[in-house]
Amino acid sequence: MARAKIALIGAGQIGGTLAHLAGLKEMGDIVVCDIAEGVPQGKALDIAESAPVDGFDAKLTGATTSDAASYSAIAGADVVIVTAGVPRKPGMSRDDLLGINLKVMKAVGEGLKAHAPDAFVICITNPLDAMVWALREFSGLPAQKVVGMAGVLDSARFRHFLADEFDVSVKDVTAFVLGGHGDTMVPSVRYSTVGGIPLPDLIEMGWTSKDRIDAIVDRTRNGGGEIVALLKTGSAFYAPAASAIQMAESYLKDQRRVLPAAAWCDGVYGLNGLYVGVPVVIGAAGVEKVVEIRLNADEKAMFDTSVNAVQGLVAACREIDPSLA
Ligand code: A3D
Repeated sequence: MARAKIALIGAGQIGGTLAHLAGLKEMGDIVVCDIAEGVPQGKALDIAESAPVDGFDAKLTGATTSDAASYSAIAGADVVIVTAGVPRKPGMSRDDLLGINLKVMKAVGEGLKAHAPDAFVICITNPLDAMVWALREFSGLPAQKVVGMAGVLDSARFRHFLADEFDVSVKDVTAFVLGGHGDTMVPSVRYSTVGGIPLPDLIEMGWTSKDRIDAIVDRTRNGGGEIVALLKTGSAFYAPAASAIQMAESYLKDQRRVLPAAAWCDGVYGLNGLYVGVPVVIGAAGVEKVVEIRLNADEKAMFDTSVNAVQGLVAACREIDPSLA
């Protein structure tokens, strides 16, 4: 069987890390694309030269996607992961990126439509929920084949902080985060567990206190900003790349993982047509199912606030680009 083809659009911090991880995991042949000349080619060659040392087989190529025709480099891709655009700098919110990154989504969406209409597309570009919506609109691909990565990362941050708090293996901590990828995200305390024990029970058992969990929830919500403030020159890239790779693997290997992702919600969670973070099943058909969990009144109120924030960003996209109206 031929190797899968993985196209990475954006060869920056996340794009380079994605290429390296996809190579190490032998997920397929990889084409790294960027508007910049030389960067995707250089990163592809550098990673290809690590393959003999690490012992993986993958063909890595770089391509400059500076106009519509050059998107032929992604032709036939099975998975496309989009990180093209700009990241935030200290003092910026994700929403400040909207105007610039919307134009990038238009170019990428049109490239997808023309050259990779059968791909499973994972968007990472911020502001995530609005950008994945715009990418779907511009590309015209089926909604179950276009998804946004944020929930795996946000819940990985939550899991890391919880594992630290309890001094247990990260493997035994499950957590998930609902809603938009922004300050209004909803880390779910009730549905997060250590060894299967829900956090509220662990508070009752005296393992931790409500105040400490509240502080962890807060740190999770601001997890991206914490890294931006430390790095000063860009945003997180190792954990975002690892998270998107997990989603891509679930699709390519039909693993049917249950993962939180920004998925098209129509007729679920009281929504009629919006991308927002919810648990989904990712298998060979893409997003095969949106898992509709029961929210209590507090969770519902937080989820609604988050949905409102995403709806505001989608409205802003429509205003900037009337073709989206
Ligand atoms: P960076 O290292 O700047 O890489 C972005 C790359 O995109 C650069 O190499 C650019 O040259 C390239 N680019 C710009 N415009 C185009 C275009 N039209 N076509 C092709 N390539 C283009 O950023 P990064 O890799 O650190 O982050 C990429 C994006 O991911 C940013 O928007 C971040 O805000 C976002 N991000 C999202 C998360 C989520 O959890 C959703 C986490 C971290 C970063």
